[in-house]
Amino acid sequence: MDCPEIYENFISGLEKRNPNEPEFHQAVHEVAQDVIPFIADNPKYQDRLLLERMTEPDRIISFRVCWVDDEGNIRANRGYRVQNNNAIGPYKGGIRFHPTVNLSILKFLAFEQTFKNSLTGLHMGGAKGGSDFNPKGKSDAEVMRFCQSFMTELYRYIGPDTDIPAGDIGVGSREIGFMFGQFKRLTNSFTGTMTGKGIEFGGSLIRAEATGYGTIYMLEAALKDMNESLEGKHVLISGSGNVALYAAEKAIQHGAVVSTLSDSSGFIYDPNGFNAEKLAWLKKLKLQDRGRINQYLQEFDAEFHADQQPWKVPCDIALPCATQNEITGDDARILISNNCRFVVEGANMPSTPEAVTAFQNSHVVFVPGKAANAGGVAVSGLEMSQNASKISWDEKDLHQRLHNIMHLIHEKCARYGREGERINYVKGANIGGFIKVADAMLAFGVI
Ligand code: NDP
Ligand code: 2IT
Repeated sequence: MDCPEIYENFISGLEKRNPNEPEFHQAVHEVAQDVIPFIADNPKYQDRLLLERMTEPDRIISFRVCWVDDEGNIRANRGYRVQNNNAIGPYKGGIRFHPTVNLSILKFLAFEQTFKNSLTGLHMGGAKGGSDFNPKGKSDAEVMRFCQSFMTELYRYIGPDTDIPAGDIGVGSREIGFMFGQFKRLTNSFTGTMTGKGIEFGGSLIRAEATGYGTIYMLEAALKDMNESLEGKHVLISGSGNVALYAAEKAIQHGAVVSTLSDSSGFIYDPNGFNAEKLAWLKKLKLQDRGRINQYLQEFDAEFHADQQPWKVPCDIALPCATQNEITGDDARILISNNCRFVVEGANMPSTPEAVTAFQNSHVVFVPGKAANAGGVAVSGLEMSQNASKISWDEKDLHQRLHNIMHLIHEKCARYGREGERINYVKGANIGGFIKVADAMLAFGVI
């Protein structure tokens, strides 16, 4: 069989076995289009069903989460953990609380996490979990009761050498604190079973900043490959959560002009760009007070565009940092026609397949999330190391380690994705991530 035929058979089998899971199909399709030809060229990976095994999660746990709201009503949500692959280390990946959470989304995230974690060079397998619980508008007490109930089931399946959850959309330091506290109580042990913990109970410095900062370190490396720098470049960012705000902070520190941020209600455009003072205000608004992005206009001169994305604002660089499929084919064509030159994904799979194809057929340098946003899980891996050895590294040391890891990921993308003058970052990340997991699976025989 030639590659297109192998590919068609593989995808049709995957879709048949996993009906109605479009995000999962999308994530696998993006990897398979590079990995299937790579396997065809490398006999040691042939006839071992490696990609078939990587796309069948080791285990999926699904459970009911009951809790009582502030009015005394009983509420029921659904919780999940998808443990995709632990060939190179214990399962590792975030927990998402958002009303859109379903199995398709968590399977795509756990699958991508397997490749991302491999790219970091650390020993972490891939997992993801979450719930359709919506923390928005809930009191601290309601969030606490939900998190405790969620952990009362999840604790059976996780542990410092088994599976180490962390944050993602809707799960920040507050939720991690509630879940870790309940885990500690149920197991009567104090272990590094979650990352993103508070500093006072074993968290790592710069974990909060790591995904956003890491995205900018990757951007920096991609710019350097083209003999350019961030200085004076006009940057659009979507989202206004953990990833978006720290990406904005680091980009500004490196001399970029960042003019947009967004949330699910629309985007703000500050023609003068954000600065340290405006960002400090935004961090308090979004990360502490859980406000809405349009409140920025009460304090600073800016425009708010309700129910819109920032992609039509002319820019040099776009950093999608909100959620999956937030850049459509039409958005991509607008960015390209406005001469945007770099798209670096802070979020997981924020570009639709049509958008990715449009970028790759244009002058745009496109870096996918599994390479660009790996800084968060990388510092999670460093948190695991610090917990295991019961020590804490200082901030300077951690910044240096994060910086090195992102540059090493860039090198891997270049090694496996260089095409003449350009780097195909999608191919580089897919193959670079695949090799380590595949080699470990080959060593284990058939399991
Ligand atoms: P947060 O919950 O801190 O922020 C999410 C942001 O995205 C908010 O501004 C939110 O707006 C917006 N958003 C979420 N869902 C939607 C939606 N369906 N439509 C429009 N806007 C939406 O999450 P993070 O910053 O942690 O995560 C952002 C992205 O980065 C996700 O794709 C996540 O998987 C990825 N990521 C996160 C890492 C981490 O360490 N936290 C690591 C690597 C990747 P609103 O408040 O209105 O919902
Ligand atoms: O998508 C991701 O990489 C994360 N949400 C972070 C995972 C982690 O374990 O730190």
